[in-house]
Amino acid sequence: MEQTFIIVKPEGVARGLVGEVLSRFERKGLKIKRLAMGEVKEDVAKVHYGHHADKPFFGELIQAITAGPVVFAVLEGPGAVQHVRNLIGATDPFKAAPGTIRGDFALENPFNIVHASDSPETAKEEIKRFFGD
Ligand code: FUP
Repeated sequence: MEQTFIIVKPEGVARGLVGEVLSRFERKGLKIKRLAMGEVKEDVAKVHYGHHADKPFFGELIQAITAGPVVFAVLEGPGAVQHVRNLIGATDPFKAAPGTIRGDFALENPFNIVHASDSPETAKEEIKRFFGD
């Protein structure tokens, strides 16, 4: 069965949105297979967001994801990757549709509340990166 990986980012945890975010995935029908609180260390953040290393916003992106506690989860279900991407909405909160997590709870990047894998291959890498197997 397909799996995907999500992070409730520090601003999501700080604002008390963990239950809200996870409940949207559960209501959709996805199963929570793994769940942990933790933090994203700076060296791991730089690997995780390595595709943005040359961007002007890289510094604030790394600062934001390492700012405090996060929640990691593995979600499972048919088409889990695409379903979760649909539920979280567009990367840019100005473009994320109302009804999506980012559309409902975020104002501007890099504070877009949640990360989710963008392909099944990325999901496998990210599960390994953050859950260690
Ligand atoms: P996503 O997969 O939707 O998280 O999108 P990206 O991997 O492209 O972006 C990762 C993070 O970089 C976003 F969650 C927020 C941040 N970002 C910015 O801060 N500014 C941008 O212009 C693009 C992305």
